[in-house]
Amino acid sequence: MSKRFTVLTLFPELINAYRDVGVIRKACESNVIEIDTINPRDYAQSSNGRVDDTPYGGGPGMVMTAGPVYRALAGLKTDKAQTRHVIYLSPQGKTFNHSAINSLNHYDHLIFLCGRYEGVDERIVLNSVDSEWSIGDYVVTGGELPALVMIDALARTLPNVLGSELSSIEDSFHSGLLDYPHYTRPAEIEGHAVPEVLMSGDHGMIASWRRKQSLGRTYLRRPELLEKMSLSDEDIMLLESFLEDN
Ligand code: 4GX
Repeated sequence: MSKRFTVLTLFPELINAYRDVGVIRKACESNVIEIDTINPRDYAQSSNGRVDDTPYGGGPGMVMTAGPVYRALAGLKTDKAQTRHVIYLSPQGKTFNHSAINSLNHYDHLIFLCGRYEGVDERIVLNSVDSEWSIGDYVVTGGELPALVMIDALARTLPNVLGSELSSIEDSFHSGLLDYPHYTRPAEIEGHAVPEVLMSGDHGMIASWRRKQSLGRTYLRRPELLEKMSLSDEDIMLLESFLEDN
């Protein structure tokens, strides 16, 4: 059974445009994942299709009306055998990260509720939303980009989404460390050479150089990640050697 992502949004074309390129498109075509959208505008009752209104209590901005969102969620055809989970995107949510990916991957069907304006009427959040997530401490215009960020990060960890040559197991955060630097041809450009060891063909030396770079970069750029890890004697040696070189 394929993993399903449904996005409830006033701008489905944003979601569809991203769905239709690269590895995400391939994963949809091969039915490994399914990405569909539902537009609360289609559930508006007024003849002009209104989905927002002024906030009770006054103040600036508009609020997405509960009715259309509620009816859109109620009208969603879901598979009884699939476990579903409704996500609300907002700066008030818990910050999305690698460990959230593992817990959200337990659900078969994720439904992303994307707010525009000042957000959705709180009664929807209280009664129809299972968890609230933020992609970081900054404000974007709507929940669509945050939903796409989460869907992309979740999908690429699923079996058969990335090509075999692009294993997500090797990625940063799986090891708890930042990635090592990458080089490709030409061997020299504008007088800048590729590190000698990568041209040596010595796979043991290459692996230990890469580990050393990962450890060193993590120490310099994200020391809080290293503090959570227990380093082997070999790792400590590599890190000390990195700090001598840099
Ligand atoms: N991570 N935004 C949602 C509208 C809104 C306002 C209040 C709910 C409550 C964001 C983020 C984010 C801006 C998306 C406000 N929705 N979402 N939008 N950062 O900034 O997820």
